[in-house]
Amino acid sequence: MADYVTVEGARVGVLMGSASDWPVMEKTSATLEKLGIVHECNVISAHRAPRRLEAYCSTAEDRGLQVLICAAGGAAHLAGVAAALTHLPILGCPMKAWSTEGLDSLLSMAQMPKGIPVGTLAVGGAGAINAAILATQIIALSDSDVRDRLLAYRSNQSAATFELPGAPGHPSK
Ligand code: RP5
Repeated sequence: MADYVTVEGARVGVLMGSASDWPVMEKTSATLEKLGIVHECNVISAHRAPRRLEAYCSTAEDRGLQVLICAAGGAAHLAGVAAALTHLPILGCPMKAWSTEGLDSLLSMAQMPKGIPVGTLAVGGAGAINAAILATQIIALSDSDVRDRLLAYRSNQSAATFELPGAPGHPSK
């Protein structure tokens, strides 16, 4: 049995370097859920489980995955190593780890040498949510149902931005 979890029909694989990343990365999962994107979540550290990462990435396309989202903190190699192991698009989510407020992770992901790109998002929760939306945007290019759900999500977000319950002239909730 593979030592990672697979989900039938998953189009996005969410990977993280440690279970300690999950409190942030559950926002990715929740956003994918809202957008109706079947996905799977696994802890596979580039440092602590490199062979497992290779097995996961080298089978990802054949299993139907279209995008991988990789979260890691510190010397955050997970996204870069995943990008080396598969040509699927890799979105990197830098985590705040034990120092430098996540700047170490951000630079580790964003400063990939030419040839093997990682699309790097913002540090922390905003990046975790945006990675889910960006993955959906990639999938929406070739799936009109996903495109419809993406447009509905954006439209709801736009409407919600207008609301200021309790402020003068605004309806209270
Ligand atoms: C990285 O080191 C993980 O992605 C996590 O952000 C950070 C700390 O991991 P733990 O020591 O909490 O497992 O590999």
